[in-house]
Amino acid sequence: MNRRSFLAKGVAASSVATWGLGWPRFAHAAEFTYRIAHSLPVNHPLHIRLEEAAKRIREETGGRFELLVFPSDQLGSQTDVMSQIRSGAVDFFCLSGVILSTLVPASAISGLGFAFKTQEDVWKAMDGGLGAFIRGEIAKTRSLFALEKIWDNGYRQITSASRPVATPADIAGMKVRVPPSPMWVSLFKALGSAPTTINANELYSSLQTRIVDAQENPLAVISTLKLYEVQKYCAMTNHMWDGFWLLANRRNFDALPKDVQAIVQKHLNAGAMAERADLARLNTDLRQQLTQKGMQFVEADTEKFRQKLQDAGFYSEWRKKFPAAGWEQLESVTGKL
Ligand code: X2X
Repeated sequence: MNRRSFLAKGVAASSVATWGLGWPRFAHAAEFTYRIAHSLPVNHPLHIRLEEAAKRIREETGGRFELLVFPSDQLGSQTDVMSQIRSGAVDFFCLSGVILSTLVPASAISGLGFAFKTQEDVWKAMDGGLGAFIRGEIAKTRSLFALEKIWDNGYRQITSASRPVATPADIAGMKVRVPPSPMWVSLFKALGSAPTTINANELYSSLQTRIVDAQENPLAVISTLKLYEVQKYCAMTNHMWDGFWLLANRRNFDALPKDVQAIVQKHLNAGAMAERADLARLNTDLRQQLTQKGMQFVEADTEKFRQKLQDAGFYSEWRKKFPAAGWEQLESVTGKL
């Protein structure tokens, strides 16, 4: 048994014990056993819909294809898994386009600060011309491509421990954890804070030990990662929309028979649509749930935040960095930025 299949079987066996998922009903071993990694815990809709898609794929392929889902950065930090998926050691990976930008610079464009005013605009852009543009850029790596439907992470909000953040003045000098990406660092520097890049697998502990005072994430992540245990305030800034591309290693995917490829894509894309709907439903309850857990919500003055970015030259800097074709696609949905 090679290292890879040993690892896959070892972890899959332990996940059966932990979550009681049970082995597939098919008696024979799958012909193809592929692995997908992501950062979120098992109670986040992204994981739940991936498991559901895996089950449907196994059924529709008559047990030929098995997808093993590895949550919570079990295969390594996002930075580690980014190299694993490039080499083909991991087959699929859900990754924020903004983090992916360390490899594919243009993929950060959908995370530009305050770009999308509504969720409708997000899907119009990401299922339309902007998404197609970004997938084209990802495909240029040749080792990777992104499936058609991007999964939702959500609008990001700022949480903090020491003081609430209602205006840019409140965040001045504050140590804020951001995911590893120039876009995030630039945004939080432009707001006047002191951003530190930390991978998701060290987020909770960095807040707990006060290496940083604050962080920013969608409510569903704040809730499922239990960040309310180590943060007091949540400012509704909606400063960035974030989504997870479902990345595939090109060589491993091409090694599958065409009919299996089609089934895999169909169910993963359907999973993304279902996950988007789950999050839309969740968002209406999360604020109340987090309040019950002790978080204090703060209405942020988003116009002041946006103005601060404008004044700091944030938009003109990023307009110069992104390809004009991408910027045009973005503005065709958002209007002039
Ligand atoms: O690392 C984060 O903050 C997270 C979980 O939102 C992402 O994957 C971008």
